[in-house]
Amino acid sequence: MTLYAVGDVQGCLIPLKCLLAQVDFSPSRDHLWLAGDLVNRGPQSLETLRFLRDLGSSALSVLGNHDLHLLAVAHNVERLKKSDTLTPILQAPDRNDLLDWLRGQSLVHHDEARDLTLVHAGIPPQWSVAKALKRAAEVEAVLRDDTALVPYLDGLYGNQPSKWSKNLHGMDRLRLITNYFTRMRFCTADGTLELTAKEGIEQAPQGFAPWFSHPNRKTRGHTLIFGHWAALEGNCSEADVHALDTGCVWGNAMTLMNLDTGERQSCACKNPFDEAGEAP
Ligand SMILES: [Mn+2]
Repeated sequence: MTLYAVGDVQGCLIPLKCLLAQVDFSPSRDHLWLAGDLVNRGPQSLETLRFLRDLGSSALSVLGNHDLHLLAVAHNVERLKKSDTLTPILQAPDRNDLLDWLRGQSLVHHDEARDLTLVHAGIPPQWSVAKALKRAAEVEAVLRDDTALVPYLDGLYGNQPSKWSKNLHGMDRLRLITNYFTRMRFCTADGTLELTAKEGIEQAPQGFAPWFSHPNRKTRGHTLIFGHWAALEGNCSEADVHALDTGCVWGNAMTLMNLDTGERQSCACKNPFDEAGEAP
């Protein structure tokens, strides 16, 4: 059994399949972790969800901001944006099955035996792995609760509050937990978020730094896998923190990492729409 992890797929199924073929991935033997943002912007979001669902227990993902956006649109609390490529999923005969599969994924996944933690955007510096799992579980319980799901999705959008307090409750609490795990790039040492900057480390907003770079980060010494931040181009300054989003949907390569050996593979196969000259 080999454990692999891949960065943001965003509907780029051809490069994903290419990478799995490169490592001779076998669903009956190996496991695949996905860092979230499985869908949107890319050409084959529907086919990607079907492919991953059909991998059964050999694949798991954490939820990214685009995955949550899909759930919000599907539940009619958000409208499609111009650049969204989610319509084929919304119109698919198996949409409910696919959306249920997505809803069943976690915000943070932790493998105790390997001490590996998977998250879409990151874990804020003030939380240990155990604390992150506890906070993630609060949101995961809401995602799986039919009556709580729609109010949660409806209240999800927004950048406030930006600073954690254990006294936060209700939607403010759920929104900040979700923003940490699915949208964070820059924050302060106490976990105050800055959610507008999307560029690389060189362009850190005044007073903020990448979430993983804070010296007192409580996940230090543990191995973390994340995606979301394409501008890092797969590079992270921390030895135990692995950035896997290499911006495939923006015309760059997709990256797959063997978590047993640390080896990385990349694939720059073109998506079908790229050949037609259309932007993803
Ligand atoms: Mn993302």
